[in-house]
Amino acid sequence: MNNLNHIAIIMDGNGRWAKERNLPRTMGHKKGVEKVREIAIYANKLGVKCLTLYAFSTENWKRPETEVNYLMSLPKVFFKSYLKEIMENNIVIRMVGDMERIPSEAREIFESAIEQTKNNTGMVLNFAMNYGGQNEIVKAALKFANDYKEGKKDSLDEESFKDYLYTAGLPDVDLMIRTSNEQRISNFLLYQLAYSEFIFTDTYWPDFSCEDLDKCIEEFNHRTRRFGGLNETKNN
Ligand code: V0D
Repeated sequence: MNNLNHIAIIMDGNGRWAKERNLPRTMGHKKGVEKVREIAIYANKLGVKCLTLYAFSTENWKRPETEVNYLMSLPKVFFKSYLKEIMENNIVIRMVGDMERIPSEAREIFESAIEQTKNNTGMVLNFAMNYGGQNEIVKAALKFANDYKEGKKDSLDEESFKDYLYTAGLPDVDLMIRTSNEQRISNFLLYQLAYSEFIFTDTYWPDFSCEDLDKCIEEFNHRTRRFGGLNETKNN
């Protein structure tokens, strides 16, 4: 067991992985899906409470249509291959992001997976789909404004604002990992990453292994131990 409640990962480098092997980008994404399974099952075994994976950003629509279509077929591939195993491992599926723009076929797949796993009690496997952090904050502000106007709420602070985010009810993010040597947040979980540790690794997502996750957790434990158990997050 460990003290990690929530790990978030930007799964970058599928295209680069494929390019280095003279394979089409789609092969990188296909390999990436297998990694999602492997890492999710492992994180659940480690006792991580929530794993949020950046699957599709609001910027990803700018990619070639054929690639977007391929990406939108992946949730189906994922659940066809692994839903049984997800159930056996007691994992709960959730989504964050603006689902309205997601093609209805893919959306029905998620909705079914969310429904089928809703009574599981293990790790939450949370997919960020058509997600953008600034958009999430604006939507939250609008929702609060509406509650305020209707007299349902008369005050707001940093903590209660979290109830308006897509991640309502999930623990704060302890550790954010980005693969493939890009050192940016790219509009991922802006509010939720306020007190997170960040780890950037050279490894491309299709090469990211359970040992790599172990190393990230070890690094996280090393960094947070230096605060003598009283790190920023737990001390405020
Ligand atoms: C490609 C690397 C799993 C990142 C991982 C639609 C890019 C593989 C899913 C998935 C993608 C999403 C929702 C769900 C179940 C599975 C996925 C996309 C891309 C974009 F409910 N992998 N994956 N979705 N890639």
